[in-house]
Amino acid sequence: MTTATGPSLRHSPPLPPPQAAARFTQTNIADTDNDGIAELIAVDHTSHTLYQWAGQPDINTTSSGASRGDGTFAARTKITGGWTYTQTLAGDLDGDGITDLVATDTDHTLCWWPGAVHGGYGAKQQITANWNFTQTLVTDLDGDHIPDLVAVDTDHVLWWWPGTGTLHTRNHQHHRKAVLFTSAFAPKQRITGGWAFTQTSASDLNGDHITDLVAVDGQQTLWWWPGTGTGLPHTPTASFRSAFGIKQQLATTWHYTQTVPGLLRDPDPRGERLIARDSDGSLYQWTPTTTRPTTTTQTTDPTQTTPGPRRRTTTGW
Ligand SMILES: [Ca+2]
Ligand SMILES: [Ca+2]
Ligand SMILES: [Ca+2]
Repeated sequence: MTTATGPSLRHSPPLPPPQAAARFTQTNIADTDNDGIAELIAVDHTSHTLYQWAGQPDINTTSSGASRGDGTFAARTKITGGWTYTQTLAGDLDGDGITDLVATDTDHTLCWWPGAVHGGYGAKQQITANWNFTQTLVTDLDGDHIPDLVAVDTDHVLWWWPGTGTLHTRNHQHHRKAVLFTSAFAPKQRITGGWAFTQTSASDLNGDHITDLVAVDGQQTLWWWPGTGTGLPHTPTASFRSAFGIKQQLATTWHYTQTVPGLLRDPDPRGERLIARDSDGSLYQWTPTTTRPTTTTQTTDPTQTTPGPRRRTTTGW
């Protein structure tokens, strides 16, 4: 027996099984080139590069119908390097029909890159400083066709900033100068407290054209709050209980991360698909089940206790 004076490799505990750290983070689904087929957008966090994977067209699309995706993606293309931002969102913030980029910088400034008509993105604009919120979303929560902001604060309050519809106009009138947050968005309104959920997203999961909420709780349960269509009133305290039905369980043991919804097959009357990353670096997508109850019944229906069949989109994520 030898006497070791330093750390002994022989007596080291066995290494834990290799954990595949996410290479790509901040995954988004959005149609960035307006061809009706959604792209994947994500950040390679090892190189701080923002990439896009173009959605592939469905070869079975009828000649008379609009093009639509088949849920697969082409090889990645680089959008830009030096992407040290968090909470990257690919969404149409100004409502001009062109997908923009929104992200938070290291100084907690919420930034906006308006999508250009012929592709690419305009210069970065500051939306607001002191963005001390997480799980930021760009979505039309009240159904007035004007994009809104939604985010969670450190006290687990879910907040909503209704868009005023002036962002696009202002962008052009002022030649892309600084955006005034207070004109583009109404003062924040409290949707609900106790929002101890992660991976919050807003989508239309059941194809009724009403925005729903999806999030994961601390017990790895995936929940769905169907939008009722009554809308959120523009009052100091928005009524969460009227705007969203009782939360319904979509899945248990939801050990996935980067859960994001997207309309990968457009038009798909079944609603938006979910994409999420497994701990082994596989990216999966779930096709909604065809029969979901109406959002107004607020009853639990066995047909929708799963997010639908799982299909692997890619590995090495
Ligand atoms: Ca596209
Ligand atoms: Ca836009
Ligand atoms: Ca709105």
